[in-house]
Amino acid sequence: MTLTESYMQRCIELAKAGAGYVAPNPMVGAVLVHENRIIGEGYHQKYGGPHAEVHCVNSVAQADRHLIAQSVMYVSLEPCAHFGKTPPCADLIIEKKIPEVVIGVRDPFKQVDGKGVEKLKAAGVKVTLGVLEQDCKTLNKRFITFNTRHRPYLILKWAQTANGKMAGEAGGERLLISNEFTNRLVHKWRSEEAAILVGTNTALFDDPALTTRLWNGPDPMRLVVDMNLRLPSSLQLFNQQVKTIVFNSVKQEEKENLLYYQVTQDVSLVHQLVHALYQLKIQSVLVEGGAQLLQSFIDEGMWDEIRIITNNELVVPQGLPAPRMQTGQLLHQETLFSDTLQYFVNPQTLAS
Ligand code: AOF
Ligand code: ZN
Repeated sequence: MTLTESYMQRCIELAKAGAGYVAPNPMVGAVLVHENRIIGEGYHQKYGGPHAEVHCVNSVAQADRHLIAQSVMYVSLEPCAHFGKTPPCADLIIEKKIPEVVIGVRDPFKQVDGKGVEKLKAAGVKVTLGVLEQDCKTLNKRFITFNTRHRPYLILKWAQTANGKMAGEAGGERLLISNEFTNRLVHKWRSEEAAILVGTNTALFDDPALTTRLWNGPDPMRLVVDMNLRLPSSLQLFNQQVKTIVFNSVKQEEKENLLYYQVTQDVSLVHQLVHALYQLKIQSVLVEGGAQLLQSFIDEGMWDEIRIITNNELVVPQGLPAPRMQTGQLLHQETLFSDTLQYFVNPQTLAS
């Protein structure tokens, strides 16, 4: 790793301290370096609050402040050029006479999208773009996918038996597949995304609460497909404790925390869902089943990650087969007692 890369690595580390507090904004870190000495550090700490660059400049000690105008600023995301909830960071850099900026990745948000770099260059600031670019993209995979592909970042997840079954019988009988450790991990996964989606059969047969009660994190929005409104209102999903959106083809009266979004039967459901979620500004979704809904996302190539939990000790003679996926690239695998976890990524996601 070069010195430049190690400063960018530090920006990424700093940015991660904002995880869970800044969404739907990106996580961003910045450092100011004077002659190989870090004189300032900062990160975007809170949605709506000051950006990384502001905290970085403000962190410089009084005795070092005269060095700001001779330092290099490293920042994991292109400095913004717009007036949002805060003034443009590019203006701050110019005002503080910082002569050089090294950037991890371009900000695809349409109000920035290259304009930060242009502004800096026009003011005579030396700009380098694309240091540890892939890592900076991965850091904000949800934000970047949402802004470049105009859809949420999609994570498909399921649990299967050692012989690849998801439930005891097609469309029926619930099987307890994952163990207490992987169950808790799933609740962590839920708390990391903006929304969780399930299909009609899963809602009906499993009656999931889709909360994060086993993990100390925020509850994401719940999404359920119920084309013909055949789900009973007694399901936990409809308890109005968490904001829930029902996708259906029939108009329905909305209640507090229970909203309806109309989709039609004749167009691809997956495309309609993804489009609706973009309109609703939902940056990421964990799709939790069932097999049919998961398979539709796979068949349309509409996914970024797949996480499979396999119980190595459980075999059911018959049952509902788990989805089939050919194109996934295995990134990582681990075993937690009876369960093996596999993390796949869509090669198209890696390439974009
Ligand atoms: C930066 N540094 O630390 C972050 C940036 O509403 P605002 O003013 O907070 O602006 C949000 C947008 O600013 C967000 O969509 C993204 O494009 C950029 N985030 N930019 O220069 C930062 N968090
Ligand atoms: Zn900014």
